[in-house]
Amino acid sequence: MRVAKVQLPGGDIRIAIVEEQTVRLLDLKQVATCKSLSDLLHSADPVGLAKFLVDRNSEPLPQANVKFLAPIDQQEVWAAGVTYKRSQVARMEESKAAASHYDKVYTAPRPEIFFKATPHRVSGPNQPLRIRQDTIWSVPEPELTLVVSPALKLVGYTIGNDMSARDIEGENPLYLPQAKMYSECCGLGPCVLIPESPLDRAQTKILLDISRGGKVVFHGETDLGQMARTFEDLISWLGKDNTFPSGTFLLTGTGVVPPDDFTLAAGDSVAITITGIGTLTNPIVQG
Ligand code: DO4
Ligand code: MG
Repeated sequence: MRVAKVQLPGGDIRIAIVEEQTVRLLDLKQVATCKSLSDLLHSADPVGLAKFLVDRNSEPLPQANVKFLAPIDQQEVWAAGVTYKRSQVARMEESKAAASHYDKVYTAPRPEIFFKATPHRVSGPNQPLRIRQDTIWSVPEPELTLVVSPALKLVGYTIGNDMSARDIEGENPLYLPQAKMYSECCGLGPCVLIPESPLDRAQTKILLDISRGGKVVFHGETDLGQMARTFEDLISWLGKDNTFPSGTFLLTGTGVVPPDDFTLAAGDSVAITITGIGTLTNPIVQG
């Protein structure tokens, strides 16, 4: 089942089940303990609760009639890195001085995990994502994103865009927080897939399309079978001596990196598609 946070034409924000072409609004007032999308996702049985909460007084709405918002409430956003061979190779090329760090972290038991964003730095579908003013080499990073409950349970999946300034992180690994964390640095959405059976990793594709002036200037793809780590492993490292009272999102790293002569530009449109979840599209701004 897919669920989302949507805004209706009149401005009301509602939680909905996402169907093929329509959304079915939920009436959260029916259960006192369920006041938000995260309350639903963190409940004992999110699918059962969502079915129970369907608003019987409203007809399914065409998806085109609602605005999809980022599926986040109060959660922190964290990210794992160098979880695909493609990312390890790209990082070793961009960061000659620190190449061995990327080589080692790809195979070390402890993964790279960094703090990525607070909710106000997150953009939902069709909201802008930003290129920093002090970079000349920036890329989007299309990443399967885990939705993790306060009890560290994997409750769903969404799409994440880990916007990154490759020149800043390549100059010195100590600059990573600046390369990664700034206003409008992270895209999330358009919905959360609540798995009813385990994901088939090899069959789950991640596609990245970057358009400029209406033309696709970069297309790349990978699949989750290429990822060198398990979700459980990443969550267990994230949760060591760490608590998440509101739950957390965990981006799982990129396996698609445009060639080294490619940089994003203001006015570009970035679309990330993941099998079973949907497409997250964002316009790119700078300045
Ligand atoms: O080590 C730098 C960041 C890696 C990353 O964000 C990724 O592999 O997706
Ligand atoms: Mg990344």
